[in-house]
Amino acid sequence: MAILDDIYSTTVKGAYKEIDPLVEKALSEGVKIDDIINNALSKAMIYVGDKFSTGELYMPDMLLSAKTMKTAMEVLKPHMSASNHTSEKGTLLIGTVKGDLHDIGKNLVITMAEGQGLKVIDLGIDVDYPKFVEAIKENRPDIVAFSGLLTTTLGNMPAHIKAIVDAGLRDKVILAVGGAPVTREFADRYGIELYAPDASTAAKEFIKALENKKITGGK
Ligand code: B1M
Repeated sequence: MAILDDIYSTTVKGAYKEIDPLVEKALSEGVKIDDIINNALSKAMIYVGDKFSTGELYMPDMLLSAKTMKTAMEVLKPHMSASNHTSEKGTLLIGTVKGDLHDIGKNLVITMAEGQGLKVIDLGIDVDYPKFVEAIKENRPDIVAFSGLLTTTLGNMPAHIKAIVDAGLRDKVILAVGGAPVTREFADRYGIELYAPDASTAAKEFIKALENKKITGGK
């Protein structure tokens, strides 16, 4: 589809000032939001990451593409969070793990979760273990989700979980994890209940887990 190709190439180029009208045009043509995200924006980010790996693109290129995707998401957001938020189905606490600054995927998970009626507390990026623990104590979430894009910092997952265990909070929350290098096996290795490969699956899995859950977020 021509408009998806245009959004893809504009995101690859990092031409963030040109992205708004293209996304508006796609919406007015009735293109599905999932298609815009998966078949244009995310696809472009994967391409940019691959070119970065091979040394054909550089850090400033990744930053501009990230800014372009973020700008596009701002246009899409109001169309995604249309569900009513009056009946909160549960609380999700989410953050990008310590040492990791990537937040586009996390923000997409947040938008989708809010669209499903969840209350979301966003701890941001580079979230250290004690910050997760303090936020769990303060907010009593039902689900605690870790987002991680770097294989190096995902190696800190045992320390994240140990901090929660040591604080006596492990049986009070459902743990969830996701991010490009994360797999079901990774989640299983650390006893993390919920894994989702993408944002819309994550939101559906959150709802399913809340429906099945026996724990109470400490409430
Ligand atoms: Co970086 N980066 N980056 N980067 N970056 C990757 C991740 C990389 C794969 C690129 C590459 O080399 N091919 C590579 C990691 C290699 C690895 O560890 N395996 C990499 C690297 C190496 C780095 C630096 C180390 C580069 C350097 O400094 N030399 C550096 C690290 C900085 C740090 O974090 N400490 C770095 C920096 C950056 C920027 C700042 C320039 C920028 C981030 C901007 C930002 O996020 N605000 C950036 C970007 C943009 C990328 C790529 C190109 C795109 C990531 C992205 O936004 N994708 C990325 C390449 C790639 O992923 N192929 C790359 C779009 C987004 C929608 O997808 O985040 O995967 P994603 O989220 C998905 C799913 O994963 C899932 O749902 C989302 C939507 O479907 N999901 C969850 C995510 N979180 C979830 C949580 C859940 C469930 C699902 O909870 C249950």
